[in-house]
Amino acid sequence: MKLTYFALVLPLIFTACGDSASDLSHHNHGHSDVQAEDSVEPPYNPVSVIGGVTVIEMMGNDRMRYNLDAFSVPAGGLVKVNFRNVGKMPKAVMGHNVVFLKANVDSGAFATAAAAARDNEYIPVQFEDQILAHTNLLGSGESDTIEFTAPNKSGDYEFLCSFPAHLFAGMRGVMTVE
Ligand SMILES: [Cu+2]
Repeated sequence: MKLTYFALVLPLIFTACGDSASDLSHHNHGHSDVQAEDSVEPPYNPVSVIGGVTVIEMMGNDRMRYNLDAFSVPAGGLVKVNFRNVGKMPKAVMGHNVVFLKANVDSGAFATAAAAARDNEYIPVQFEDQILAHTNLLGSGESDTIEFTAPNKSGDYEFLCSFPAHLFAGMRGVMTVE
């Protein structure tokens, strides 16, 4: 009787565990479980080219870090950024965005102005013409997708989180246009 009970219940327990363990990242990328069982699958790559579009999978966390601080795109090419706040802290204290700046913009000055632009989700109006593209400001578990055309001029273009102090904590990187 007991054995029968466990034989019936155990698969249910495992199924339940499987569901609760699949957090957002598992849901979105869907192959972390497969990877554990099937080492043939290559490691997850945050940068891929799909139909001529460079697709970037970006994340920000509670330690004020992006999952990548550098990537390259072709000049004049289409770029799609899927950004997700994978942190657990409230948006008011740990919101994240990704702001791509045009060439030669002083990112420190930008971030300082951004810190005073709370009512505009930390996008400083006086710098709006110096932004290539930006995501929305995201709270825990939220995501946003943006698409933009990379500049025609090759070079390094900074990106950053404009939430107060996050740039200075290291939430920044460089998009290289090749
Ligand atoms: Cu941030």
